[in-house]
Amino acid sequence: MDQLIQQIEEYKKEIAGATASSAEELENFRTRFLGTKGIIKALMAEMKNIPADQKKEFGQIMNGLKVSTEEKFETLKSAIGNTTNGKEHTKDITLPGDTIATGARHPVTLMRNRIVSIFQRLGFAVAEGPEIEDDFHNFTALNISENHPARDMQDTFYLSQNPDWLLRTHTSNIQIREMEKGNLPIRIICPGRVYRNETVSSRSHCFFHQVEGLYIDENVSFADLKQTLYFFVQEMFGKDVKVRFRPSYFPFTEPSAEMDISCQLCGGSGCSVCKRTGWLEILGCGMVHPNVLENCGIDSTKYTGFAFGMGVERPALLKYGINDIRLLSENDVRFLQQFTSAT
Ligand code: 2U9
Repeated sequence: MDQLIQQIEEYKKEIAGATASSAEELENFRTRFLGTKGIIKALMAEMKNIPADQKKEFGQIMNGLKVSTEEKFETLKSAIGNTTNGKEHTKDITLPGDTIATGARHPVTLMRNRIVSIFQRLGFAVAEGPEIEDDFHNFTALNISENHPARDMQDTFYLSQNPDWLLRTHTSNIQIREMEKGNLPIRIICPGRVYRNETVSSRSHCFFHQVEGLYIDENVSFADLKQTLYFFVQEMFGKDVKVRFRPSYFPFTEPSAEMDISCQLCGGSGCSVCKRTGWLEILGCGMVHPNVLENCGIDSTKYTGFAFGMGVERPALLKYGINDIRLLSENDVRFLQQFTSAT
């Protein structure tokens, strides 16, 4: 018994002086003294060898040892909790975090999405098609004659492998392909990139983006066309916008028109953007030419339709105050970063 008590006193000293500067050292302390194969368990096992009259005293001593060891363990544990791996924090964790660079939608995408979503709300479905197209789907089916200037090498990029292949000059090839499928009525909105062999400048590029629309059914009228486009510009530019239709000519529509809106910058009083006219031209439109319907196997005595087309870059430049169209295709991050919160 005396020997045991002496041993316990030594353990008490060791426990009182114990330190732990890491989770590992803390665990070592716990297993050495409090573990199932630890010192306290082993000392407790000595109880059976203690004479009966001394059992009570030994029990009290052991209980005291156990309680003080557990308390010590808790003290060491909470001291470690205030540090990381025993080392003091070297960083102020209350400081704001580092900024994570996020991507941004491209201004052309933003404008395309705005245009497309307005027509989607009117029940138009999005349709897409190939950028490399054959002569029929880009020109012939659209009633564009063999000698039309648009077919000239000067205006259209032809593929060197095959003179029948070209880079589409408008997204109208999508509508032709949809009409060929023969599922009527058709109500589609067709966004996409188009190519024209033009000199690149601050105002025009050899590739740009269009959104075209097509609605074919029985009894579709010019009044439907006007109301659809009027709804579009009101959603796009606000209820105060004024519109005017001017007669025009396209091989694929008859009659054809161009639609102007009151200048959004000067409100119609005249400025440099609207060239002092008070009006901005935003799209072309018309009733689908009967020849175009027949070229795609649609009975032009039964069905009529309207179509329209608009560029995406010009309204994007106006909305975001960009003065050079080339910025839209150079992918300069300093430019693109400015659209992280744009809508
Ligand atoms: C089919 C039938 C008719 C699409 C149309 C326009 C008028 C038009 C221009 C606007 C600016 C092109 O980007 S732009 O230079 N587009 O003026 N587009 S009607 O007419 C179609 C299309 C497909 C089958």
